[in-house]
This record gives sequence, C-alpha cells and structure tokens, in this order.
Amino acid sequence: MVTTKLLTLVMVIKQHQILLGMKKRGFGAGRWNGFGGKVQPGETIEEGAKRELFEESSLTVHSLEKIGRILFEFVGETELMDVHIFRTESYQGEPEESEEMRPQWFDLDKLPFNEMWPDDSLWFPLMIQKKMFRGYFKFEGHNNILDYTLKEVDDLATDKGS
Ligand code: 8OG
Repeated sequence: MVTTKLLTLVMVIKQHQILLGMKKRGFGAGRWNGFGGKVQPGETIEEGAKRELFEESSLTVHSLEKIGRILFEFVGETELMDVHIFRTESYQGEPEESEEMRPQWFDLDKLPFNEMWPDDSLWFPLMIQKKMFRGYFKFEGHNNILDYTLKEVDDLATDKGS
C-alpha cells in the first residue's frame, strides 16, 4: 500500500541572500537545505513549518507564503513524500545552530547546488522569483532523478494535487 508523508520546507530570504542549514543528521545529512520536517498530528501544515523553522534555526515568523509543493517518490519505497514549501522575507531572531542544522547565509547567485538535493537547482530559480510551482520527482537512491515534472501554477490553495 502506498502511503504519503506530509513534510514542510521553509526558505528564509533577506535581500540578496537565503538562509540554508547544513543538515547534520538523518535524511538528507550532508546537504544544505531550508528548514522543515514532518507535520505532526493536530497541527496545520503552516504550524508545522513554523515549529520546525524555530526548532532548527531559532527563527520565528508571523506569516509564511506558500510557494510550492513537490511530491517525491523513491524507487523501492512505498511512502511518498509530500513536501509543502514556504518562503518568507520577514522573521524575528538570529539564526542559531541546532542539533539538526548549521545555518549559513548564501548569496542567491552563489548557491551550493553541488551540496544540495539534485532537484533543487530546477525549482530554486522559481522559488527565488516568487513563482508558485508544483513538482514530482522520482528518485533512485538519493542522487539520481529518473523522472520528473515541474510546472508553474497560479494558485496552490485550489490545486488539488492532480
Ligand atoms: O524531518 P526530516 O528532516 O527528515 O525532513 C526532511 C526535510 O527535507 C523536509 O524539510 C523536506 C526536505 N526535503 C525532502 N526532499 C527534498 C529535496 O529533494 N529537496 C529539498 N530541498 N528538500 C527536500 O524530503
């Protein structure tokens, strides 16, 4: 049976920079990424996104913009990952290292794509330009994309995931 896990991912942008964290352990360890994780029972997706951002970076945010949604399939695994991606340019606090992430600001034109998930170089440009998007990526292992779709959408809220 195929199941789907709900996940969040938050991108914090300040002028010409983006805050990424080096994932220190678990899924995606050794890669720079935004902040996020599993949505817990009883919280909305946006609440989960804010909680994970705070736990992993010490930053708080009042509002997040929904910017993208990507479904990931890993060959041989029955669980799909439904990742809801948010963006913000207003936050409170200073980034601090956590057990999971070591935060660092990167210039938007000097992103460390060779130390990031391979799909990121395809959708980061849309996210940076505030274009909303939907994607699907089929991975073999964690390095090979076998198949993908990526499209800009006008509205994520009414997009039922087809
Ligand atoms: O709780 P955990 O750290 O395992 O959650 C995984 C995080 O990684 C979550 O924020 C979603 C995010 N993520 C994936 N796949 C990809 C990907 O291909 N690219 C990026 N940038 N993030 C991803 O699960």
